[in-house]
Amino acid sequence: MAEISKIDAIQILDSRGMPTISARVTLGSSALAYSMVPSGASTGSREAIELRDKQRAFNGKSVLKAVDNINSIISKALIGRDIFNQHEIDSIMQKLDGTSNKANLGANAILAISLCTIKAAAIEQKVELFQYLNSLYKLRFGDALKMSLPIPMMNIINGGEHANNNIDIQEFMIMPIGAASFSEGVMWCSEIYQALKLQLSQLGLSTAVGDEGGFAPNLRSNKEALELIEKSVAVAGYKFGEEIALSLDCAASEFFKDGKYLLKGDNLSLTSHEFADYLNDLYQGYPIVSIEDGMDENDREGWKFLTHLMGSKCNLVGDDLFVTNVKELQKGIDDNIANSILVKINQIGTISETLDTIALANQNKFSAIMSHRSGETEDSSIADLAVGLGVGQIKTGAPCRSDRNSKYNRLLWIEHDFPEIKYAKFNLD
Ligand code: 2PG
Ligand code: MG
Repeated sequence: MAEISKIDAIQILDSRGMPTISARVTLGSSALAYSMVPSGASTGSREAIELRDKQRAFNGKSVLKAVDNINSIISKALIGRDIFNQHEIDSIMQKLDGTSNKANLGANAILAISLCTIKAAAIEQKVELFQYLNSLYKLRFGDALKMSLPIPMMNIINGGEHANNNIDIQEFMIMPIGAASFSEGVMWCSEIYQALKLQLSQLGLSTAVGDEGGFAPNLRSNKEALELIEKSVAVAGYKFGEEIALSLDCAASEFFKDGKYLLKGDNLSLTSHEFADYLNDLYQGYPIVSIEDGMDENDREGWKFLTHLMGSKCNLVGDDLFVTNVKELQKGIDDNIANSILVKINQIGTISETLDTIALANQNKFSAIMSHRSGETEDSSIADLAVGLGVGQIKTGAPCRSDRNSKYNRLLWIEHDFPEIKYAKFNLD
């Protein structure tokens, strides 16, 4: 037992310059840990609620109420509690909040504390955060997860809500599936990223970057983005398909209007079936191994068709569809839609519930991808979550901007210090 002796929080800025929360927990031993909370732009409608003040400050985006909830209500309830009982800490906050979507205290307030308490527990136990998470999972679910360094999914062209260009698909990602190690994979991605930059500037296209560090030029179609990436992979000297695979995040809820998928860049308006065929065509032309939110979060018929069409050959990842929520994931499993889940800690709001969702995914052979948000901070905890829970894939932006690279850089240190932890293998099962 190690007691929580103090909890406090302040308002800070995220990578978009928007307010978010940083919290700190101090233990009786005087060990302490900090956390910072990310924030999404293309959010799923069933995500836990991010509390914002809706007052004049920061154009309504300030989080002072959520900060105050930590400094008063949450702090009072948790002082004196055992830092090693994460489940109790998270349950107390859930009960205090009293809603199913954390609307009272705010998922941002609750996550800030869930995250810094787990970090403090690792520090108190003198282990790395990923080791602590690995043993916590074993304790809760009885299964020993094999730790691994995740394959990075680097988003090198940004569209949709993350950029002010005309590309509809939100993320075009490269995955160094053929690299021998995590650091080699990072190097390959960085070289391809730089080759892409050169190509864009030679074509007279913008090399300004979007929210996740990827380039955000105006292009004629989604296909043109894939062509540019194909060329960059070749220029950098890597084998497309064998060494470098592709993944997409369509974030399709953002362009689903009145029953149609509206692709402005391509000038197309497609039904669910037609859009599934469109994605299948892209798959046939390029080495795409993973498609996230290929359908709108409420278009379950579309999801069924897409899963029927592509589920046996491609990872179909639910992000807005599942919102890291165990109940939503269970519904998807029951309905036979998707085969993979994106995991974002702030979609659900506590580390304990994040673990529940990953356990359900594991039990049902759904792969899981640890993910950042488009609004990030220098908090690198998701790198530890990816390693400790052995998910095998991490999505945390381009190899550019410190809010993205803080995660890759943390993974590089883990690789250096723990050579027994191996780079994950990509497999579609
Ligand atoms: C997504 C994410 C992260 P946002 O859709 O997967 O890339 O974006 O944080 O804006 O929801
Ligand atoms: Mg997404």
